[in-house]
Amino acid sequence: MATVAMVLGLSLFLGWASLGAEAEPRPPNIVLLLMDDMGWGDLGVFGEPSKETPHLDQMAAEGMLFPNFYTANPLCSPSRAALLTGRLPIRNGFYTTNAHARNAYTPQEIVGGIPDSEFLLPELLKKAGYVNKIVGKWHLGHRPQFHPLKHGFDEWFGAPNCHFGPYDNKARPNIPVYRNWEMVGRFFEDFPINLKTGEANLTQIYLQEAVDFIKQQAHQQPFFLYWAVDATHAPVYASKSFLGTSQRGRYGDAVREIDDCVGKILKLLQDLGIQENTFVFFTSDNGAALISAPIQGGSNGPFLCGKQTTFEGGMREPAIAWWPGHIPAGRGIDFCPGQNISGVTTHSQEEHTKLPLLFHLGRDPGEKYPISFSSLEYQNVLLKIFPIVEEHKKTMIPAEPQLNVCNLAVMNWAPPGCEKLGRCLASPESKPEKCFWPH
Ligand SMILES: [Ca+2]
Repeated sequence: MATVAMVLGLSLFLGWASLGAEAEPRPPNIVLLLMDDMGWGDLGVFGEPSKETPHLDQMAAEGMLFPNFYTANPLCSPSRAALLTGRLPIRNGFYTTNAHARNAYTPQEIVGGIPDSEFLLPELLKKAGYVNKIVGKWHLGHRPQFHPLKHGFDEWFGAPNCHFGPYDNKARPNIPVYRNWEMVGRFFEDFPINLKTGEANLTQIYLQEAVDFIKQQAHQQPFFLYWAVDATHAPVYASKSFLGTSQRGRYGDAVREIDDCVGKILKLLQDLGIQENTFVFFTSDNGAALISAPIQGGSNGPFLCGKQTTFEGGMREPAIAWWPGHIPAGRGIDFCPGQNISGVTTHSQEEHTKLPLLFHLGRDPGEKYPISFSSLEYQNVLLKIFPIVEEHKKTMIPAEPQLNVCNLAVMNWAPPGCEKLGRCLASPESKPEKCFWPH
């Protein structure tokens, strides 16, 4: 009986295996778009009020948005080491015991880097027949033994460290930019970054690298593109055509340029007809660097703190998966569970800032059915509302704000009735202060 079962099992396995070999589909291409210091709150789809990420918002609408996606560490190097190894920094070596709970990364004086004993995602993909390219920041060690082409990548255009500088090339060298095995120049010298104006063409160069690689590989063997751009990491930069275009300043310029590039990459996949065979994932290595704000730092939305902290602001990242035909559109988020209202509580939160939403509370007290913008009813009501709003603003006399001043002496030291109970407490000296509102 056991023998029969074994033979049956073996023949089933062989049959399945041969069938599998004949019908085996081409593995999907993988495009990993990794941002640098971009915060959860920087995307329009997560509520950034300027709504300047139309392509990312569209990507989320067409794919799956992950509102609760976390990095393994709130700093560049350990986060990237974890992403590429699938292991926590304490397991892959990207941590320090110099002092308790130190944030450690790989500046150019670091001796260490990614150990040979680690298996990186591109190494595993290479075994599966993929061609792998990294564009942008590596940050897993800059010494020869840590070179990305020694750890599974076939091509590289980018830099081993952050684009800090300029240095004098005496006390400290400027950071090199590599093409594959060799450097092709240095930041500030050959790849200029204007610290005063924020102008740099690097994101456009990184886009071109991605476009060329995708075109080259589109109909070859499957590919893995790791697009690790760094325009949102201080010193924040954008190319000339994006500088000054954001309501959010220079940081927003950088986000707008990246958003535009993401749109171009997704469109290219569609134009090449490989969108249904390419899995695209967008995320960031750590939360926005509030220490660089407001000019060079992003937004972590409602979350506490940011980069270099393990609060939500440091660890929770924007994340979107996109794979037409495989990932159903508009999945993964429900801001108002059980209260889906067409055109209002939408996945993409569209139309929220263009015109006021109006509800007829007589017919619709639950505010489930916004009146159509194009209806005569809506337009007539708006004509009545606007003059009333204007009149209100003109005649309004603001009251003294009640939430500006704080004083420890006004706390519940001696509530009414405390004397009878003998429970009155002495209040501290009155010391009115401006309230501190950290959130
Ligand atoms: Ca970072």
